[in-house]
Amino acid sequence: MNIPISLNNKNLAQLSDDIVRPHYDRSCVTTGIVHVGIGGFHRSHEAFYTDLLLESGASSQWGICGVGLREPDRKMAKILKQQDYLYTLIVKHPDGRIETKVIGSIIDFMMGCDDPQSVIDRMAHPDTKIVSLTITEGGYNIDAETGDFDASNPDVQHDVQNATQPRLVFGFLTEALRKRRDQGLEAFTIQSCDNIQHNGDLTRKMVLGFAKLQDKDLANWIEREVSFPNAMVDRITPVTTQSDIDFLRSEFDLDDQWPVVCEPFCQWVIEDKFSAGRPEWQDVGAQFVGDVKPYEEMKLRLLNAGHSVLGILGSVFGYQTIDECVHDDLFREFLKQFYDREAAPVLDAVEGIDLDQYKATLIERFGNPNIRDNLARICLGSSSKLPVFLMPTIRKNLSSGGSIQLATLVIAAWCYYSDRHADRHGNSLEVTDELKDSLHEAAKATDQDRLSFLKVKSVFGDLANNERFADTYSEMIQRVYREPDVTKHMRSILEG
Ligand code: CS2
Repeated sequence: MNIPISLNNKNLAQLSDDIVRPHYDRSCVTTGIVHVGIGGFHRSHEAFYTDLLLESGASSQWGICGVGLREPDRKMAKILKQQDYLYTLIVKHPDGRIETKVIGSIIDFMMGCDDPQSVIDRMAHPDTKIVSLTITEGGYNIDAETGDFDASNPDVQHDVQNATQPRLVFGFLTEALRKRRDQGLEAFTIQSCDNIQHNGDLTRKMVLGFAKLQDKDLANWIEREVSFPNAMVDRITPVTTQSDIDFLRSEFDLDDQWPVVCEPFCQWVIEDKFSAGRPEWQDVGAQFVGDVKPYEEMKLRLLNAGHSVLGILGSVFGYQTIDECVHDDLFREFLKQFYDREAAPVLDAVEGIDLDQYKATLIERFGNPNIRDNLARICLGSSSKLPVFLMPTIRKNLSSGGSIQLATLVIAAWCYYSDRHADRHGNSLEVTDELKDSLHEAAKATDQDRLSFLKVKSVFGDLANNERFADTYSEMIQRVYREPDVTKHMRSILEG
């Protein structure tokens, strides 16, 4: 066996001809975008679009500097640095075809917890035009009761007192914007890439929430000068596995310590409002629109909700991956019926999109047998996902008199999952959730009080007070606890 070639600038020319690689001169690329939260998703999406743009010969001012704010980001920092910030994107088609492409748009990486001042300076640098974020649904520091910025978080209190040594993203953004204002520079755009409804509006509310605690004048300046475009971002990106690393070694003699795997489908719909200019991403497939809200609502309530429906029911049943669920006739039919009976009827029409076709495409995408998207990834952080992906559909149907049975079975199965941390056979499930303990406590009490899981207010709000929901949930919870083989209930709901 050949010794694999380490991925770095020097070795690019030696790579197999079957690997697409950057042809632009990376040494001329400067940082126009600082991105906080470089994981698989950013690397399959924004960095991918930006690489296409640089490849097309567009201005070299749009390179990306990654930022990690937390200790777990250190592994990414180390690997990317070793590889001159290069990585391989492995695009897996449903028919088994695989495209491999080295992406060159990330040109630097900084750890905010090691050296906060350098990150602030990078954001405040005149070349930086955009700070984009993938900080997950849970990273926005929302007070669950009020929906406002959670000022009681100890890290927030720390950041208010220590403006130049922040821990959370809000402190970094605010301090960098202060520097820019004081130096007479224009404000950068703050661009959320997370799966949250009205992600730009929410980011604005949270950044202003923090800035007001620190400096009211600065908060007013931010309110006036910074734009926060809403965006819908879409590309299924499963967790990278050792077999993906081994695949590059065996097929291409390429040693990439952390490649990214994704599906061929890719979509980015962005509101065209940027404080300091933007890349011409529309030249490489992104869509700029006046109002992104109908697109994001459609994606969150169909794609993301569909993932959660399969993820939770599939986990309790004992499946491992999304494609496994979709290839089971009953699960596929349940998903289709969830779309047709509950999710789609309460969605606003999206201009130019045929909803039936969109739903069919989703099922095809989920069924891609080469993606093998793990249910543990889908269920990770469900306490921040379900209020965005699933609860709005339930609430809308409660007001309109529509069906809520399918979605409510998912919530009941989630209670079982949170209670047992195991599938129906007792095999343990990996549960990763900030609210894991409170969900567990609340779910455990189900045998004394059927509605106890709904008392986790930050997830369910006042949903338990709705009589129809409480009755349906109570029925579903009895069914699931009596018979944890969820397929029995799925079938009977579909037949009923
Ligand atoms: C998934 C998303 O995290 C989840 O629950 O639904 O990561 C999904 O794969 C992406 O939003 C696809 O664009």
